[in-house]
Amino acid sequence: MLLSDIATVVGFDHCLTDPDLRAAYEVDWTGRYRGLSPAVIRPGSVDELSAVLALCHGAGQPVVVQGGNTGMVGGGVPLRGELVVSVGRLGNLQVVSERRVRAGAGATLGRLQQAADSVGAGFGVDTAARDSATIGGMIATNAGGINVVRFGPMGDQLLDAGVVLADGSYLPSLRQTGPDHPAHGLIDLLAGSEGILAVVAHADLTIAPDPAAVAVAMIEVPAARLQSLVAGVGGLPSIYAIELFGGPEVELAASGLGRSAPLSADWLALVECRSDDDPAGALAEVVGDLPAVVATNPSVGRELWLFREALTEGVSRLGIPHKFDVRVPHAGLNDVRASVTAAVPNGTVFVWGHAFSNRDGHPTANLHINIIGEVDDEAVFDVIENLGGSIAAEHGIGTAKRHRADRARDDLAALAEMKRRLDPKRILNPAVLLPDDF
Ligand code: 2HG
Ligand code: ZN
Repeated sequence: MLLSDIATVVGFDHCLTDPDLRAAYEVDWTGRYRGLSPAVIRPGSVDELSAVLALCHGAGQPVVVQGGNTGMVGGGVPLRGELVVSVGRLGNLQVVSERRVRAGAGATLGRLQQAADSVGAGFGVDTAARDSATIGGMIATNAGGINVVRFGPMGDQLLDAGVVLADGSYLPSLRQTGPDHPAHGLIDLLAGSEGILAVVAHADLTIAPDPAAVAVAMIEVPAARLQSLVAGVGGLPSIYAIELFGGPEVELAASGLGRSAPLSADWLALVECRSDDDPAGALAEVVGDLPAVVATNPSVGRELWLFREALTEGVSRLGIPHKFDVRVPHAGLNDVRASVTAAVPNGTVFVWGHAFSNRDGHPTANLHINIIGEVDDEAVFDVIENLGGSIAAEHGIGTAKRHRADRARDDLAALAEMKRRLDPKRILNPAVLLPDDF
């Protein structure tokens, strides 16, 4: 009955019950998280999304919201038999001005970048998954990506958002401003809420003119100089990206690309600077005597980036990785590889990530530790906490880390209270982020 009502709303072609059609929505792209769903629902408009959620709310039917299915923490697949609501068809894109783009939740990052590019602008969040990752999911996880040092994460780009609540009500603008509607903070709850409070339907995001000149450097960094190098490049006004990886990672990328690695060392930093005047001189000064390959020609710069962007796929070729997306203070960077390796004697460890400064100014890094082989996940989390880090950085808590979030019950209490009020039947992503008894 519920499904036929839903099919009447979205059309039978967009209520997928055939197991073959559902299959790609039931497993995450890494193959680690797999569930089953009675159907995949693909609303084609905000009105349809509202109507679908109203029906699910009425029936007490849990849903999992899915965008490009590029998530890495099991937050977008129906692990408990939920209905999948795919926002993939909500892909509208409109350039409002040279500073503002409006995107449907299902628009891919790549399409948003093209839209920004059409007015000579760029968008502040970028990741190798750009052709699949969707704006709604990136907001829900507060994705950081490779330019986080410059622009901050997804939440910092949000100018406005329209959401649909669990009962189907549509709030077209969370950022109402003006004499009768002073700006309020509802929108700040959205980034990182992982779809448990509301479903993002569309968002207005900030874009900015692209600087004319670019310099990209891949730099060999001995462990003892890592912190000072990162602080040095991080202080450049032109800094756009500080990516960290090391010998095992660059070799992995090189073998996938069929090329030889340009450099290899304890650590490699891939640094990008952009400004209207040439940023290469200032960058070279900070790099000093460290061995480096520097590109000022954008196409050579892109060649260097290939070695960084090949890592996720490279690891997946070796097997289904255990993925840890963690935040580590710079002071812990030198120890992280050795400490994690010691904690997983039967695993092969790969480490890469993005360096930046926390809002409070503390230098930190979002690190992606990928391990192939036998892994005691809790031992890895313990290592990270012992280094003063935290167990989640930019991919979300999802289902994978919920049990660890339980340790932060006091921090989660306000979020849980919001959830109870906005989604009293707990139908939105019920197995995500919050522990079950919250
Ligand atoms: C990256 O920065 C992405 O490469 C994916 O966040 C990380 O595959 C991963 O673990
Ligand atoms: Zn990342």
